[in-house]
Amino acid sequence: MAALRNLSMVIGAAVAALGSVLFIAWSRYMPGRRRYRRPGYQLEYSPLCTQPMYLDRQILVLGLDGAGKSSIIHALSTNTTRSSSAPTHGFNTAQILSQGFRIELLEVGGSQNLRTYWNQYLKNAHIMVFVVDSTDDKRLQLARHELHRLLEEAPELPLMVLANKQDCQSAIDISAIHSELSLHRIQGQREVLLLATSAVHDGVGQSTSLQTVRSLLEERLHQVKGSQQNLIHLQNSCWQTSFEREKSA
Ligand SMILES: Nc1nc2c(ncn2[C@@H]2O[C@H](COP(=O)(O)OP(=O)(O)O)[C@@H](O)[C@H]2O)c(=O)[nH]1
Ligand SMILES: [Mg+2]
Repeated sequence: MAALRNLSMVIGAAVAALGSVLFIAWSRYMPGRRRYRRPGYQLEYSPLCTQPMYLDRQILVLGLDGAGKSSIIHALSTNTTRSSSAPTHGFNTAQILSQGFRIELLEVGGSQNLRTYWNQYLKNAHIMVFVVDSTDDKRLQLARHELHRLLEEAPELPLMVLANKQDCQSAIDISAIHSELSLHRIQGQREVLLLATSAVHDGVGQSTSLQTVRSLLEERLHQVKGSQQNLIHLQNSCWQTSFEREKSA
């Protein structure tokens, strides 16, 4: 009887040991289990609150064809300049991630046929960047006309005007650009910032570095509250025309 009891204990222990071995082998070698242990899969099981969350903001980049919109977008999104770019047939976009914000830079081409579509993009924009070719004096009037047409459509949209190509000898200076574009007409009605830039020789001469342009845009976008679009009230006086500030300094 005692021998029978010993035998059953031995068999029980053997079954338990075998079970443990099988369990260890299963948990180690079964493909499903292994996958959970690989670091790359750990994100799948993280609590939702640790997932990156982004608020979407959009910068609408407009201006006549050849003004330098694509070059500016390239410089702002990559922190590098390039000396040439192909004309944009339609649209061009780039993304910047900045302190919880996913900022989309959207360029709509500036040729005559595409300009008729510009105003359709105003309602989703949080800021409009209007790029002007400072060497193209013959088309400054046209640029002014197009700019003011847009401003009438979006009376509250903050505006940044970039007087681009300031690296060129023939570039018109920023005060002349201010009057050619009749920016005094919108003074006090909305936030507006006029900056001299060069998209190919960054920060040359009197021009503002594109890093500063980017910081100013980020700073302004961080002030946009909620998901409401275009309902940004113009409370912030730091977004006066830099030209005006220079004059009063
Ligand atoms: N010298 C100079 N050339 C520029 C500048 N920005 C753009 N360009 C050139 O102007 C041309 C048109 O630029 P692009 O960015 O395609 O203009 P877009 O049509 O407004 O997108 C390209 O040959 C650019 O290399 C600038 O700041 N200075
Ligand atoms: Mg372009």
